[in-house]
Amino acid sequence: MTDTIFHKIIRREIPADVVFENDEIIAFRDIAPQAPVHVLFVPKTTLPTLDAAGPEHAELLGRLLLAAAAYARSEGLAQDGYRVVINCNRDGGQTVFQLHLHLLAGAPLGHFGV
Ligand code: DGP
Repeated sequence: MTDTIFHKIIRREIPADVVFENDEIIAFRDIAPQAPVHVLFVPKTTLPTLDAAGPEHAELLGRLLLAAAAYARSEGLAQDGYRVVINCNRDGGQTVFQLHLHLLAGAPLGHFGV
């Protein structure tokens, strides 16, 4: 399925708390935050998973990371720190199949694993 809930947010068909947007990226607060700050950075072009990314997506992926870092810096989160996560497919815990980067911050984050 290529038309996800995030595509509906990009098209403004359903509401979201958008914190950043440009021509190729939208960022909005996660509906089920796992940290005091939990923002999703989503490319507007359809890209279901990180596994589906190819060399043609290298610059977009770089800009996605830089957008998250710039947002964290602008919100004063960088000094204490933050985490960025991309879940991929079933074992990665991906539930929405439009690539997105999670930015988590605002409290010390536990280590993670199985
Ligand atoms: P992932 O598990 O990596 O696919 O993360 C999907 C995230 O998307 C999950 O943390 C919850 C969030 N989410 C799902 N539906 C919505 C929605 O309609 N609005 C917002 N803002 N977030 C959503």
